[in-house]
Amino acid sequence: MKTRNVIGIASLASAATLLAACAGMSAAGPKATATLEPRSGSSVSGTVSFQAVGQKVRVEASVAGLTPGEHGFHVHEVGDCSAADATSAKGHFNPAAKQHGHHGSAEHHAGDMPNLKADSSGKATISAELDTLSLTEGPSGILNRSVVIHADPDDYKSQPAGNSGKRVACGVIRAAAAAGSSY
Ligand SMILES: [Cu+2]
Ligand SMILES: [Zn+2]
Repeated sequence: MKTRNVIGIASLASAATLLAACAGMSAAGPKATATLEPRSGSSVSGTVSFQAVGQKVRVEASVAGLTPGEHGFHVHEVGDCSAADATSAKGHFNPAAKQHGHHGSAEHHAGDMPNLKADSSGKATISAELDTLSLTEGPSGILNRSVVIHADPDDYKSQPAGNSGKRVACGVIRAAAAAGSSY
């Protein structure tokens, strides 16, 4: 009886250590950022960050210089914002060959994100967790692709891009060092 108690406590302790290690790993998950540049004659500026949180990716953005109201917000296929109208970023990031749609529905591009909502001063912030993005390079990842903001709201149904109008900002998504990482 005494021996079993000791073993029980020891295995509880090691389970606690494992849980703590897992929590630490997800807090310091891979991170990426994009610095937005104005396009199509806009004066939009801001930053977008992506951080792995467990099996999801948290996207956070802080944007200024928008017209008040909703704006389409997507990950686009190509990490090239060089065109004056950002068409160099090509279409929505869509590795699973889906239709355009709402990020919460089954049928949507991996790069479809919730509309940004700008206040009367043209500022917008967002924090959302998405389950179709991966912070990797290569065909299924978003590193070295781009994030684009549009002049108009995404209606979440028109093909192929939600009828969200001109591209008013674009930024290339680059891997960033994980905050607080000690290894
Ligand atoms: Cu877009
Ligand atoms: Zn789309």
